[in-house]
Amino acid sequence: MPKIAPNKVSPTFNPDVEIELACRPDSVSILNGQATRVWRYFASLIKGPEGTLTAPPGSYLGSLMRFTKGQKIRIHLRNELPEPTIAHWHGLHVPMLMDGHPTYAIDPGETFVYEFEMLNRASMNFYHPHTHEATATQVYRGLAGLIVVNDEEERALELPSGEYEIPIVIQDRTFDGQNQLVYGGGGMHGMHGQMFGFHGDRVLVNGRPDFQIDVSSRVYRLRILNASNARIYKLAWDDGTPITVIGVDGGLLEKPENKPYVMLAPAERLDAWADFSGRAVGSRLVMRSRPFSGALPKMAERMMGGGGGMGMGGMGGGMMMAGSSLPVGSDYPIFTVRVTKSMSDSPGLPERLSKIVRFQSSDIANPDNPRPISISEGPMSMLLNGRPYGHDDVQPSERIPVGAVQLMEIFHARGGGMGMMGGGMRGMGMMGGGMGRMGGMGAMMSMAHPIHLHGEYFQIISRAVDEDHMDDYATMRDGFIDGGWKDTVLVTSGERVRIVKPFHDFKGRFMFHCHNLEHADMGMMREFSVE
Ligand SMILES: [Cu+2]
Repeated sequence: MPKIAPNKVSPTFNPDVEIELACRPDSVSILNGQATRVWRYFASLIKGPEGTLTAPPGSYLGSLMRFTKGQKIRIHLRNELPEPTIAHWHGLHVPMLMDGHPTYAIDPGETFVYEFEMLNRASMNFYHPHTHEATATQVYRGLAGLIVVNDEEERALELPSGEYEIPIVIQDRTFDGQNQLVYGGGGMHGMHGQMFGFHGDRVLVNGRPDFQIDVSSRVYRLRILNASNARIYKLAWDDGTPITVIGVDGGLLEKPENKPYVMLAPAERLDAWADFSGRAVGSRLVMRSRPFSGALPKMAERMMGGGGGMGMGGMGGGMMMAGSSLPVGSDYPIFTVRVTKSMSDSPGLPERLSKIVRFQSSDIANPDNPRPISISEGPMSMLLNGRPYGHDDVQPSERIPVGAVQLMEIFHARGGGMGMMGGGMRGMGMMGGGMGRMGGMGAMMSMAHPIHLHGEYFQIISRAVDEDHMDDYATMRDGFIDGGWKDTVLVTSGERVRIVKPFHDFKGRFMFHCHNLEHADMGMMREFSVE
């Protein structure tokens, strides 16, 4: 990738908020005993409102950044790591130069200056490295932080704030006997890690193990991000209380929705209204991940011992294959809520949360001809649109006129898509390179992928799943929230998802990729050229 001189301060840009964001190695006490070596973001406020930055206590995570729509923001990213890096503001609608494209990665000792106006509506987003082929490892070492955006519409609702608004960042990690992070490794573990993504053997919340929140008996706003490299969660309260969803990736829904559980794939956000009023002091509630199947290819799922209510059974073979004692799709706790204080008054849930204008076919430039985002799956090769990532390898279907609103269809190119099973696709050159000759391998490797598109949020129009995956799908389908603004959508095995996405304001190269970070680093990433 060509090396470009780091962006510098523009004298004509007058920031409302200015932040210095250094990334460097550090050590943090996570487990009992020895501290854990991590990489961290360190943010400090040069200019801006008090409360712009909040450091999560005892955590390797970067400070939570609070912005308001319309603010002009300047961030100086200083690289004090032993390798190149670049930060991406996941979910923010910014010009290509400010988007953390891998081509802008800076070397150790260099500083990259970001300057942009906050165009997003109220929402929770996050920042993390987007370094070429090193995103997964840099995030795994600890580089991530939240970005909360506020606006007039949301402020008017007076939702729970301050100590009643709790950020929850879910990640999984594996530690060795000396409390150090373990990633990858050789043999089956290494192969598993690349094919299916890294799955750790314990869950951390806000960088802490066995996370517990002490609450009063009133309403809280839980703002949840799945910042795991690859793990998909099926979140549910352990006593069967539905999850009251008020928002997703791109902010508030129109109206609250009650869900028995919520599927949360890497990079997806969940804004939940959690009402603990009426609960006795001393009572507990646990947010768990519940059993489901279909996240991984069938064979891997069986060996891993998870899914389909099998719980922790069959772990013997699974350990070797998975390198995780916490199988994907098994039943395990995420965090515990403990009621420690009684409170008599609590705000009521608003009936209407925000105004969302759904795209009509008259808004869409290509209503009859969706742009394809095809997923192809093979051993050691996960691709989008049949090609690995290559900067300046834009295909005709990846060129988009600026200002257009596009209908897009994300589907499995083989093994997954409806009517595309079997050998019919063989030799058609759909997958590029040698992979096309591998026949039914795609079907065997079919799994769920969280597909993320940079730039503006999109709307999910429809989902369809093929016959062969109905049973797995039934364990997940009630947990999708498709009514709001999204930037990441989980596309499960055999599923075909249609989205509508606008491409306003900025020309340039904007990435779309699997947010299973191991997949992204393997090349499951492409770019739209907005022209
Ligand atoms: Cu993927």
